[in-house]
Parts: sequence; C-alpha cells; structure tokens
Amino acid sequence: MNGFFHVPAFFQPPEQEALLEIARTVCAAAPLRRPTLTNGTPLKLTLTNCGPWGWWADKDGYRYVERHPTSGKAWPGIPGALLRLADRALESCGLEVMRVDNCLINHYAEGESLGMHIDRTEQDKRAPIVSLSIGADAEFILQDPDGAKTSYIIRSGDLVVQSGRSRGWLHGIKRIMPTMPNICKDGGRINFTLRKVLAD
Ligand code: MD3
Ligand code: FE
Repeated sequence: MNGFFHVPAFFQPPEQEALLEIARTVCAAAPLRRPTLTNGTPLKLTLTNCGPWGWWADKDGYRYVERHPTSGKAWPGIPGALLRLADRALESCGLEVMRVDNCLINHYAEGESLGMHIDRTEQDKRAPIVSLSIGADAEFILQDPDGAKTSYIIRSGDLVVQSGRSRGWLHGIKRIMPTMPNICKDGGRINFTLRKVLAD
C-alpha cells in the first residue's frame, strides 16, 4: 500500500464542535493570516498554528517558525484533546504514535483552494501527517508519481493520514463545496494537520 488513509466519519459531531472551539481559542491568541508564495502571490487560504513550531510562507520562503508572523508571539500550545485525537488516528491506521511538534490550522472560505504541492518543509520527511477536517466538504486530489490523480471528497469529521510512499506525493484541495449543515457558520472549512517537524 501507499500509506494513504482516508477514514470517513472518524470523529463525531460532538468532537467536531470541540475542534471548532479549539480553532476559536487558537485564533484568539494567534489570528489567521494569509501566506504568500515567494513571488508575493497570496495563497487562497488563511492559516494559523499551535505547538512549538508553526508553518509560514512569505517572500523569505516556506519554513517553520517559532513566532506568529505579525504578533511576534510564540504560538499557543497544542491542546491535549488534539494530541489525543492524533494518537487515536495513528493507532487506527496501525502506525506508531509520534511526538507531534506542530499543528497547522488551515481555513478555507467558500471559493478558496490549495494548489498541488508536496509537503517538504519538515525536517523529518517520513513522519506521518495526521489531518482532521471540519466544516464544508472539500475535493482533495492526490497524484502518484505516474501522474495518475485520485479525487477524494473529505467531509467534516474525516481523517486523512499520510505515511509511507504517498507522504512525498503531490496533492491539493481543488474546491470547497457548499455544504449544509456546516458547523463552520461562515460556510468555510478548517483542516488541522498534526506533524512531527523536527527529526529525533
Ligand atoms: C498528501 N492540507 O496543509 S491535509 C497542507 O486539507 C495540506 O488542508 C490539505 O495539504 C488540507 O499541506 C490536505 C492532508 C495531507 C497532508 C499532507 C500530505 C495530505 C497529503 C502530504 C502528501 C500527500
Ligand atoms: Fe500539503
């Protein structure tokens, strides 16, 4: 297998509400900001982070930083409930639990998207990535090295885990679909990715 797991309905509405509350709390301390490509083009999503390391992108490149780009404050800690969900997610896929030192929180408003890319900013490029989604449905595209694309509809409560070979594959969010009901009252989608950034 390629190490790609999509688990529909991995977590239920009460936990989805709990993740929404976590996103609100993190955003109050570390507001959502819009990154840019190195050429200055804004990305079609906003993001924030919790944990010792936070992903950020601007004219200086794609990297993990210890401080919020505009407030200059350290990122808030990763809530225990989120770390426990990551453990549960890895166990459910038969993977070893890992030390998580970043949670990237992506917010997609209606009409936003994420172009095809490979996640290679992490020092440890083999550690799995655990992804939890709430809010609107999204079309996710995964492309294998032969160029073959597979499309997945990712819904509120779904888990995606990237490990093994597919960890290094191109992927993106093609579109956010109008979704009712949607616990994100603005009609958007929030994706949490839990990562091990630093190698041991
Ligand atoms: C497949 N986010 O933040 S998460 C990202 O739903 C990102 O917001 C998407 O891609 C989102 O970088 C997808 C699931 C995911 C994460 C990493 C991957 C899928 C992946 C790395 C390689 C292949
Ligand atoms: Fe990615």
